[in-house]
Amino acid sequence: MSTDEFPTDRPAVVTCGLPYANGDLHIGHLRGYIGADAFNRSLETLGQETAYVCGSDMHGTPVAVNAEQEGVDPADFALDWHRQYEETFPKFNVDFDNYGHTHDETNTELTQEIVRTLDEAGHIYEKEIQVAYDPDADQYLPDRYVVGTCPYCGEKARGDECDEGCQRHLEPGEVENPESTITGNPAEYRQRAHKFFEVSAFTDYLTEFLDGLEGTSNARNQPRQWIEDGLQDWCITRDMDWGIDYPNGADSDGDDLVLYVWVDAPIEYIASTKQYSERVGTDEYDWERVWKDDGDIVHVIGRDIIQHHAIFWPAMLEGAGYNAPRGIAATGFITINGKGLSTSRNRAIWAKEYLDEGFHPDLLRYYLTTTGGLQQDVDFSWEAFQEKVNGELVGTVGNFWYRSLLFAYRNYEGTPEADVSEEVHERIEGAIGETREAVNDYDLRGVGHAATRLAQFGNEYIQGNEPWKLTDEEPERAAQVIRDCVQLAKAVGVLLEPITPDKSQLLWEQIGEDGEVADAHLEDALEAPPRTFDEPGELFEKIEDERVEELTRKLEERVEAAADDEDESDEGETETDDTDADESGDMTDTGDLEPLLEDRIGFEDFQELDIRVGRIESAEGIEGADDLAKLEVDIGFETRQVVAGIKQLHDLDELPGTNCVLLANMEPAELFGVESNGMILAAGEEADLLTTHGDAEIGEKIK
Ligand code: B3M
Ligand code: ZN
Repeated sequence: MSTDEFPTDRPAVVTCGLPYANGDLHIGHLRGYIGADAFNRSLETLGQETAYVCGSDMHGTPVAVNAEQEGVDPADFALDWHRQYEETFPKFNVDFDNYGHTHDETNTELTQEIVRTLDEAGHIYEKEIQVAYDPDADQYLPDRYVVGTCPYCGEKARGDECDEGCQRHLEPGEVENPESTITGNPAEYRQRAHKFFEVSAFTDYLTEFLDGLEGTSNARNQPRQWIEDGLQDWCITRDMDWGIDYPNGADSDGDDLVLYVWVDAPIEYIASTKQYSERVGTDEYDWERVWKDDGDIVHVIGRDIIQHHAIFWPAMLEGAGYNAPRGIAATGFITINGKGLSTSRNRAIWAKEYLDEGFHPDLLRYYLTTTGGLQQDVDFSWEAFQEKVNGELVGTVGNFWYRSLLFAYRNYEGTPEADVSEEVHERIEGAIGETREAVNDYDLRGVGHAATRLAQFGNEYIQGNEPWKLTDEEPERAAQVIRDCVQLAKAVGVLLEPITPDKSQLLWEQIGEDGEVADAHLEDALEAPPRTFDEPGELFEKIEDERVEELTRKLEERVEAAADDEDESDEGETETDDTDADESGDMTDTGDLEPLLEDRIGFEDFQELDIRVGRIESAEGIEGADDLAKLEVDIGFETRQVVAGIKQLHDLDELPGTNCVLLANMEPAELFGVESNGMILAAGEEADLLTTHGDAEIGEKIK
């Protein structure tokens, strides 16, 4: 197990699950690419040598089926989308060192070479299996050409994945009651020879691999369960034209087979790294060292593709003589207004839409990373987005930056000549330590919080010291306070760069620094800024209520319109194009209820939640915040001030005296300038407050 912390003296690579080149990008995709980008940038701030690579996933039925529906050649179809993605990612400050695609020469050659190596090492064999076939269309039905029932959980499933149920990968022939998505007819099964990769032979290797794997806990726990249930070998060929040819041409039946898309897709992680190395030179970045020797490989993926990355992929890497991943971070679901993201129902926030609305990418980056980090589910609503932007970016960070720099500019034309106080120096050192720890825990929310808490400290510091009252009477003291504030402003800029790279760069320039904040390391947060700078401007802008109302209405209207279209659509049509599962992890369409989590947690994990019976003492609305109320809650030991989004949903006057259930060891947060020290538990959109019904005492632990 690689237990040495980042930064290591080895090169690292960060990858993100490849988007299928088959449709518009939306917030479900962005969550992963932004998260991995922020993680890669965070590693850089630690001084880690690293590259961030990715590429478009061009092959497989997800592309072929959609191209066919549009009547175009899959190669042209996929390339069009690939080009769009290439243009879109930089607009969100997603800064890939290389963005390739799986159909290019590098990946095609590397894939064939790896499969040949696996074959020569005896890890691939041929076997006759039953494959779904459509006699009317006169063709085999791989993967998305067939739908049926999942044999494990009974949900409706695609040929190769239980996308609406248990998320398992399904082998050819496994789906029950198969139906052709081409004609809607029941499919036949036909005997056919295919190639298999002997994953089961890697059982011991994978068990050990998982024990040492870093990243999010779901990427270890689910695969352990699958191993316990017994690993099956994996069919790695398909009866299709579109894809990378099986290396040695024909199989024993004399037919050509292409490789299953999940063979060549992860190999693009290596191919893309190789392209990067070839571009910058191996002296600067050596892909072979990373992949074959001792590099640190980190994969960020959606949690519906854990099996591919934590079972199939490491087995392939091991079998072909490559290095194993160090970490896998598997991101959770995205919901929109509490309901499952669904592209077919148009319940999504599209990448293009977000940009067309004129919002700065850093706002969404901040929202996604500080809400969901690399693992947690994220609910997006324009209201919650507004609340975060106005409360944390405008109210805390932007406010601190602007007020301290403006004061410094007006009174000292820049950074006053004084030394940073010990208190502030230590506070910044503390924030650097928290950031370092958070990165090593794959905890992006922690990275964001370390920075915003520092800004919050800055606000309290300037407010508490009131330098505006000191400039005349105690000029030295005033200079000292402002010197501290400029240092804090710079430190917040450096710490927040992985999440808000543009805004941090603007701050960097405002304090007169040269070059790029992206090149700064955490320790630079303690380096003195230049002596003079120009008049600063405000870097964040409040989002007005009217804007949010308009955006929410637009979203509701189009979801309704999509539902109407669905009602009107011809019932006889076969459902082939629910693209919801093409979307990098976060896209399962769960209808109105949030999906059940597949990952189980241990009792110990549960015990980490300190949930208590409380009594609401007082409740009042927070001025300026439409939904928020401030509550005082007695939890036996003490009274907690808690902010809850219940202002519109409850008669606040009625609440005092009622028992509630409070998560007491929730990290404190600040919402609209009001500290929230705990979380009241409630269910559903109406925030139905949880309570007790017997004689539980106030302060009693819930277990
Ligand atoms: N193209 C998209 C997905 O299933 C798929 C990822 C490939 S990663 C190697 O999320
Ligand atoms: Zn299932």
